[in-house]
Order: sequence, then C-alpha cells, then structure tokens
Amino acid sequence: MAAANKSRAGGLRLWRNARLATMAENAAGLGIVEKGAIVAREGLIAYAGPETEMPSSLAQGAEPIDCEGRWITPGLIDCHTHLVHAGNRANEFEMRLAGATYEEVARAGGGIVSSVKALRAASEDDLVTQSLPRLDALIAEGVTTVEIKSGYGLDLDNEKKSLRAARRLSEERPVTVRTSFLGAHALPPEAKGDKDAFVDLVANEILPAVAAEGLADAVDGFCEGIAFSPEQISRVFDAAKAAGLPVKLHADQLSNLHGAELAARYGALSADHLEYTDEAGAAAMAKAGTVATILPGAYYFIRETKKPPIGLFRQHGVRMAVATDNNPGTSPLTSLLLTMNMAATLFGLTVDECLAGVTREAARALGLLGQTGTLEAGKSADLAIWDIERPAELVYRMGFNPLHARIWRGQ
Ligand code: DI6
Ligand code: FE
Repeated sequence: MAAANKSRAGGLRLWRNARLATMAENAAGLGIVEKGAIVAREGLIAYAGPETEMPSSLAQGAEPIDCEGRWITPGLIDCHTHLVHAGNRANEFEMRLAGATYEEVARAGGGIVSSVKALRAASEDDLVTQSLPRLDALIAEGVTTVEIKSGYGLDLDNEKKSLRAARRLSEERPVTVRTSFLGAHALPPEAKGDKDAFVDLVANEILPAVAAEGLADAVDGFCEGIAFSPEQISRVFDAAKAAGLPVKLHADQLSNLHGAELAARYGALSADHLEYTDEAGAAAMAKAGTVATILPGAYYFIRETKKPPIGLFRQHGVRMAVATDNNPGTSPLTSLLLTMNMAATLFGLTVDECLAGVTREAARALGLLGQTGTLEAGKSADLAIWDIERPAELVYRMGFNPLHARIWRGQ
C-alpha cells in the first residue's frame, strides 16, 4: 500500500490567490488567511500561509494554480461510518412510516440482523461494488479520509470480508480509509441469545485474528440495552488493548449506561452519539482527551428527541467531531455537508465547531491529527477548494455542493 500511495503522491504544486481556513489548533477560529498560498511537495504540505510570506525557493519550478479567491479548507474527514454494507432497509423505512413498531419490523426479519444476512450473502467484490457509490458521494463533497466499521459480519470470515472490502476501497479511489473492528455490534442469530458467549468469541477469537492480519486500525463497540453491557464491552476493550489497538465506542445513544465514562476509562479516541451522556461522562471524556463524535443523522432518522449535551461538552472542553454514521438502519446519509447543517440546526453547533468537527477534530478522533485535518506544513496535502464567499455557506446550504476541486495527497 505504501508503494501505491507513493506512486500517487504529487510532485511539486502551488495554489495561490486563495482564502485559507487552516483550522490550525493554535490559530483563532478557523485560522483564516485572506491572501493565502499552499505549496505541496511529494504529497505533503510544504507551506500554508500568506502568499507574501511564502519562501520563494519553496515553490521554485511549480506551475502556480490561481484559485481566484476561492476558499481552501482541509479535505473533509468522515470519522464514523458503516459504509461497507449490503443492500438497504428502505422496506423497513416504509413499514415504519406505515406505523409499524420496531418489534414488528424485527419480527418481519428486519433490523440489524437483516443487514447481517445480506452482508453474509455478498461476496467481497459485491461489497466493494455496492459501497463505492456511497464512497463516491462523500468524495464528491471533498472527503479525503473516511473511517469504515465492520459489524454486519459478526463471525470471523464475514468480519474479515468487510474489513478487507473497506481496505480495498482505498485502492479503488484516492482516499484514506481507516478501519474499525465492530464485532460487538449486535448478536448474530446463531448466538441464540447468549451475549456473554458471543462477547467471548469476539474478544478471544475474532478480534485477535483480525488484529493479527492488520485489518483493523481501531476497535469499536455498541454499548446499549439492545446491544452489549459496559461489562461486556470492557472485555472487548481489554482484548483490544492486548492486541495494541485503540478503542472507540457507540455510547449513550438510546439510554445512559455511562458509556462515555467507560470509553474515557479506556482512553478511547472517541465516544460517539452521546445523546444521553451526563455531566460526569462529559467531565471524564475531557480528562481523558476522548473526542465526542456527534451524529445528527441518526438522531434525525430515528426521530430521537434527546439532544447530546453540547453545552456540557463546551463547558468541560470536550472536543467535538461531526460524522455521518452512514448505515442502512439509522442513518442512510452520505453527505457530510448536510450533516454539518444538521449539527448546527438540530444541536446548535456553531459554524466554526461544525467545520472543526469534519476536519481537525475528526482527524483527532481517528488518531490522525499528526497527518491530516489542518492546513499545516508537514501534513498530507489533503485539500478541498470551494466556490463560496464565506465558510458559513458550507454549513448553511442543504443539498447543494459547492466543491470546486479536491486534492488528496497532493493530487
Ligand atoms: N448504532 C446505530 O444507530 C446503528 N449501529 C449502531 O451501533 C444501527 C445500525 C443498523 O441498524 O444497521
Ligand atoms: Fe454508528
């Protein structure tokens, strides 16, 4: 893979006459540079800042690209998706619109288990083919890094198949893919209701095998009444630590099982959803440096009414990422721009918080802040160039894509 990336990496490039939102940590707000330039060398940012201060030697020999005053942001990062899945659940959506309850849908063969069946029936090639249009939709809006979870395979072969399909997507398209092993997502039919035995299988057999093959960059879990208890998730996290993998968690989405605190205790990269998180959870996350990943698509789609405690996150200094949660059951959403609009409209995030949430904080949530997420020298030249007058337009519009160009690793 390193070789493939290298061969794709750009040589020397210069974008000038641009307005930059660098999103740099030590800058105020969006880190705006009005008359900015970016130099990329071998896929990395060599300079990002005022054009007048650019060392001329840096860009010597580069053919300048005139951005005509367009805005450049870091390439967008979708840090929470279940993008690799088979089929869809539009039928359940129709049933629910007709008044069916969750139980009725489940009895009719719906719910996560129907996605498990569909994924198990699909070949790895099929999964790649079915997932590419979703990935392309994200890419079309300037996404340069995407996280993809397993969790619809729920046995060794099918979990490996999903993760391999996710990795393959990064060979099919110019995009960085980070994979998360989500074995503790739901109980497969063959487990016959025995959650503890299934968690043992995930922690002691599937996870170590997936880790040994290098198929996962992190380990995720679903801590919820309808999924797994904090104690069961702890066993999965202990196995993750033993395998040397960082953890993250679907926490407090439908009820408060203190998933945020559990995630913080394990030094999780992120805790995600968090609608029911309380102040102790927010405080624990702040202390651990665990990012709060806000997923307004799922909140909207399941018509949740309890909002995540954004005020507490701000008050305690918890960093917030924003992601699509693309999945067939609760968030069939493939637009990070619309997701930002939802985060602002539904949860009151500011424009600056939304933009940080899909760039710098999303990178932090993936453990990738050293490599991408801001426009700073030394990082990957992952850029989105926009036909807009002000950054707020990226959050304000619904269903309109002002992307002018997208650069991944300098290309
Ligand atoms: N939380 C969710 O909302 C989804 N998974 C998760 O852990 C549901 C996934 C599905 O219904 O297919
Ligand atoms: Fe999710």
